[in-house]
Amino acid sequence: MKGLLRKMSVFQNPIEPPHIVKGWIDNKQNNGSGIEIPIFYPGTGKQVSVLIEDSEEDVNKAVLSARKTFEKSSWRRLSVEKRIEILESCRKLILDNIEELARLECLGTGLILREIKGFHIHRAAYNFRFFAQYISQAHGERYDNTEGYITLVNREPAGVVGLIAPWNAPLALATMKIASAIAFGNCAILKPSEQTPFSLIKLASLLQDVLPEGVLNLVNGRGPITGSSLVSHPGVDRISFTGGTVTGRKVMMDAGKQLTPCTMELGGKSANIIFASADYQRAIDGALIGIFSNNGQQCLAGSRILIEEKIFDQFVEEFVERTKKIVVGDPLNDETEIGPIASKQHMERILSFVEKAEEDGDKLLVGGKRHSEENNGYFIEPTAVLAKSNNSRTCQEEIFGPFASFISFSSEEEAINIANDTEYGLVSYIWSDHLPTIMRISEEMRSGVVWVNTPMMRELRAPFGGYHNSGVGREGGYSCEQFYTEEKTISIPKAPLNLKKFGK
Ligand code: TXE
Repeated sequence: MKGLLRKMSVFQNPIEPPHIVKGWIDNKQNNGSGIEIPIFYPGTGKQVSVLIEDSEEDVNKAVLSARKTFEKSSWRRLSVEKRIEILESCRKLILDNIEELARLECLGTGLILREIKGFHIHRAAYNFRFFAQYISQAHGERYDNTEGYITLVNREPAGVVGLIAPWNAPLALATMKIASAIAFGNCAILKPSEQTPFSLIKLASLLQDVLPEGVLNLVNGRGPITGSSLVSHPGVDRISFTGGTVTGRKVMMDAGKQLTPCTMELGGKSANIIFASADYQRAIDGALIGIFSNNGQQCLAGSRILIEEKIFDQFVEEFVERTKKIVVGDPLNDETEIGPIASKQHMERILSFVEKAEEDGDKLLVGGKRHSEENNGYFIEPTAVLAKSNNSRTCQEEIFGPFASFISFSSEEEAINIANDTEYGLVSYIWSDHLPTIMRISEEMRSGVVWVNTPMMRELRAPFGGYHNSGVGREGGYSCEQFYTEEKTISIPKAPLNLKKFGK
């Protein structure tokens, strides 16, 4: 395979790893009281640091700190101008520290440094600017439709919010949660994934300079220990979660005991539907981007590639030829297109789908193996299979890696049926230059997002989230405002009322 790893026995760490990682409570580092958890750099498979887990007791401390700030300080009543200033300072701190944040993100995730610097960090910074701009226009409601009354609807901060972040793109995804939570006046407790805490811990430490004590606390540790303590805490008013569907279910059950509202951004098995009426070359580029970006680890990946019969053979052949030339390797190298998978366990899970594919009668077209040579990094070959049918496990289960499945269709009806035949419903991609096809398919898709003739296009003003097992609730300007605030209805008579007099 021409594009795959060259000799690569010695990869450097992207940055000198921190010796030990700890959380932040009350603008101070917290000496967590839980166990030590080793952290590995996916590029070498070597342990680079140790994380101190925060126990239930530490989580309680973080919640009490946030609660105190929320209730006793001026934070929740800060003027919009002041809040905008703070959000803009958060943005600036990120941009002033691009190099270090990007290298820490790379150290945790194995994402390609060039892409972290070119996209993820700017997105993280923009999340703060976006919500600064959003709140400058936010407004309440007023009704005087009922004669004699005026009714006002205020939005007030929800309170203390728990933010649970995943490991696939920690900075870009967690900052959406942090920026929106604080923009609407909440105090937040962030729990990064225990596999990828570096960049978010650095971010939290930077933000301590501009955020009052207790506004952003950070706790570390495993999901069932630290995460679950946060979700189950009666002092938490909202939970925003991004992660797998199985975990999402547990989180909702824990939160349900306190009736804590949740948003869930979960998995996907998105259909990428390519019609013969598409701009052919763009559709190939789009299909490759859709499945291989972010080392293939993204909830919005176009992992089921549905192609109209007339162009199927040619399309698959060209896709496979291009896939063979993809450069897999050192995430610090500018030429690299796919870096390592985020963890050994996840790499093994992805590779287990090669066997499942065989058992289900799929045909392996390209890839399918670990690519380690002398390096113990978690590299795998970009992989594609020809699915026997949409019932194959490669078409029904989220693989969350550089692994595509092809299926052909011969009519719009068939494309719709296959695309919607899944437990998920996050994104649908449509490639066609025929407007009636675009309109019809967009309307028929049972997914929260439809992208037409484009790979990922995230419009922050619009809701993002999924149908079915892909999630609950949405993220985006107005969606976040609704989630992170409580609505309060205040009704006032315009003149003194003539009241009925009980007992008189
Ligand atoms: O993530 P988890 P996992 C999908 C992807 C992947 C699968 C499993 O298919 O293969 O999920 O990934 C925290 N209470 N996605 O198991 O467990 C955990 O510590 C509270 C899709 O590695 O979902 C981490 O911070 N928190 C995805 C976060 O949840 C808990 C992103 C996510 O971890 C918890 C990642 C608990 N009981 C994986 N258990 C996307 N939507 O983008 C775990 N956590």
